[in-house]
Amino acid sequence: MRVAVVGATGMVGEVMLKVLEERNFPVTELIPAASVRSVGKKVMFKGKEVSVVSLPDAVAAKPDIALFSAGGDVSTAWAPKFAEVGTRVIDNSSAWRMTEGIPLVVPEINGSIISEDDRIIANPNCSTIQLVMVLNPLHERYGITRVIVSTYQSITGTGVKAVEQLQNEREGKTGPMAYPYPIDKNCLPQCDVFTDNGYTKEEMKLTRETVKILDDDSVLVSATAVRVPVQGGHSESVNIEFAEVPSVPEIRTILNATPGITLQDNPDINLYPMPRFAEGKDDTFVGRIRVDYSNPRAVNCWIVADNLRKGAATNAVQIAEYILAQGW
Ligand code: 11C
Repeated sequence: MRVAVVGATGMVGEVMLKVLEERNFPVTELIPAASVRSVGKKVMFKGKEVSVVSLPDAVAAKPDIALFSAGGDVSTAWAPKFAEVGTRVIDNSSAWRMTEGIPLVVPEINGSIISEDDRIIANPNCSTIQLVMVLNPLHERYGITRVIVSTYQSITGTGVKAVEQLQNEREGKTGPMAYPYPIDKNCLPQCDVFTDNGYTKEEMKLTRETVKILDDDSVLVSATAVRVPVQGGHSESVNIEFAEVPSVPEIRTILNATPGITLQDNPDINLYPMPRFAEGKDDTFVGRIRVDYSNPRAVNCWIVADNLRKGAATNAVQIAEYILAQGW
């Protein structure tokens, strides 16, 4: 397949190239695209340098698939132009996720909602993907009524400016600030901007995208998203309430058998997921599964994933693999 990566020089774009390579996606031609100031830069793909082209040139090349990770404005303006020439766009921004008729896909859960005619397919927000990976199999078994999630999100979710801010703070240097406060030795109860209801955009993404992916608006979700001085991945403390009393051993069995999930849950040997060890991996890790003593119909758990991989690049490439497997 001829594959364009829009935003190829960005943080997620670079991981997309790596994941395409690692998973041996059959790329016959790579078309890395980016903004005008990156045109002519080189990216490495399968041991070779490939020149970055402009967005109009990438559209003119009519790729089979375009993986987008260049921000919402670029996706809003350019995804339809690629779609018009027949390219299937897999968009990692929030631009199209909640648009009626645009599939919002985690392939292990709802790949089958993609139809041959779909030209724009949305990749969910990173913190949503790892959450629904765990929720979906449990929703199928017990019926989830309510989810309360608190996140501990990696600075890489904000982008390179945040990574530099943390680095500068740790080295005692000053520089541009990605956040309104220092992030080192700190926790910011704010991911993205606040909305009119007092929640941040990130918190509302967790709520709305989860309901769309589970395809069940009876599931109530309440989120608090927190930025922490961590790099390897996002962590989530999750309270899940079911319609019936669940069995924790059965939950472990279900999650252990779910593709894409690694169960790390043994308090006897201090085994639980941590972002430091999830970094660079494609799975979603879950542990600390226990009954909620305040509510017998609920459990608590701890979910971790590399936000640049399963939370972004890997999920996007898995969508491309799903499309490829359909033979369209
Ligand atoms: C964060 N989840 O960690 C965000 C980054 O809608 O794709 C990804 C934002 C998005 O801040």
